[in-house]
Amino acid sequence: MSSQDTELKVAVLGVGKMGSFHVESLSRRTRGARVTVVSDFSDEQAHRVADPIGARVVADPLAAIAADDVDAVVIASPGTAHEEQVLACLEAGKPVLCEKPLTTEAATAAAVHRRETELGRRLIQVGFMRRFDHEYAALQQMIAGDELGAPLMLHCTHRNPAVPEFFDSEFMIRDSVVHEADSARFLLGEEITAVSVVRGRPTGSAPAGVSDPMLVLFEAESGALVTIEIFVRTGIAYEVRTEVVAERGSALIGLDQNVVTKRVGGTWGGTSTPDFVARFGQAYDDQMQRWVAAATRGVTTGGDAVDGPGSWDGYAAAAICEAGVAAVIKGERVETGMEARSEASGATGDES
Ligand code: ISE
Repeated sequence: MSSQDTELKVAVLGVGKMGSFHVESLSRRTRGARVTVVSDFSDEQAHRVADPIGARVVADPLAAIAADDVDAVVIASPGTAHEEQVLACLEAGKPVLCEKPLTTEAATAAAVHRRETELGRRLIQVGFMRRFDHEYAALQQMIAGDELGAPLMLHCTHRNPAVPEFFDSEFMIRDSVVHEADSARFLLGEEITAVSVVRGRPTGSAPAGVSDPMLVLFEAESGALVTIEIFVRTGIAYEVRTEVVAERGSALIGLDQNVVTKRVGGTWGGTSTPDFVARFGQAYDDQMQRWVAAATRGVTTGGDAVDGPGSWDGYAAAAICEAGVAAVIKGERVETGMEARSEASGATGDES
C-alpha cells in the first residue's frame, strides 16, 4: 500500500458462494478497499467475478498472495487449501481473513497459530461472522457484564433448509456445528473440554447412514453445558437460535420473525429466512468492514492486523470439531485435549 493509495488492495481466493459474496461486499459495501486480484480453480468463474470489477485473474493462489498489487487476502477456497494459503500469507507478512475452517485438523491449526506467534504479528482473522451479528454481540455483552449471573447452559438450534448430498454426519459437525464451537466459546468466554453426540432418528430425506438431525453436547471448563440440535435438511428455512440459561435469568436470540403480518381471512405470521447469507448478511459486512480497517492499520504500521477471532480461535474450533467427529464415529464422549495457550499468543478467547 503506497502512501498515495489509501485503499487496501485485496486478493480473494475462491469465488464460489462465499467468495463471490465477499467480492461484492468489498466492491460495493465496504469503505477503504478494492479487489485487485481474483483466483479460482475455475478460470471461467474467476473471470465472471473479476471482469465486471476490473480485477485481475491469477490462477495460482500462491502467486496471487505474493502479487505486488495485493496488500491483504480473503480466503474462501475449499478448507483443504487453507493451511498452505494461510501460511503463505504469514510468510509474506500480509493480513488474511480466512473463512472457516482455519485448517482441517487441530494439529495443523495449532501449527499455524504457533507460526503466527513466532513471527510476532497477528495477521490471521478467522471468518466466524456470528460474532459480528448484533444479537450475538448483545448477548455476549450481557453475559460478560454479569447481567444474568453465571451462565449455566446454552441451548442452540442450528437448522438449514437443505444441503448437498455429500453432507454426512461428520461434515455436519465440521461445517455447521463449527459455528456453535466458536459461538459457545465467544458467549461463555471459556474453552470447551469435551464433546458427546447422540445420533437420533434420521429424517426420510437423509441419505442412508447419515444421522440428520443429531444432538451435540459440549462441556465447558466451568462445567457449563451447551446443547446443539443440528438439523440440515429441514426443508423449511434457515433457523439459528441460541438461549442462555443463567443464574438470574435467561435470554434468547434468533427468533428471526422478520415482519409479522395479519391478513384478511384470519391468517398471521412472519416470513422465514431462506439461508445463512440472508440471516447473517449484516454480520458478514460488518466483519469485512472491521477487518479492512484492522488490515489497513496493520499494513501501514507493520503491527497487528486483526479485529475479531484469530488463529487461536481457529485452532480451538478445529479441536472441538475433531473431538465431535470422533464422538460421532465412536458414539462416546471425547475430550478436546486442547493445548495450553501461551501468554505470547494473544489475549483471551474473545479476540474481537
Ligand atoms: C455453512 O457452511 C455455513 O457456514 C452456515 O453458516 C451454516 O449454517 C451451514 O450449516 C454451513 O453448511
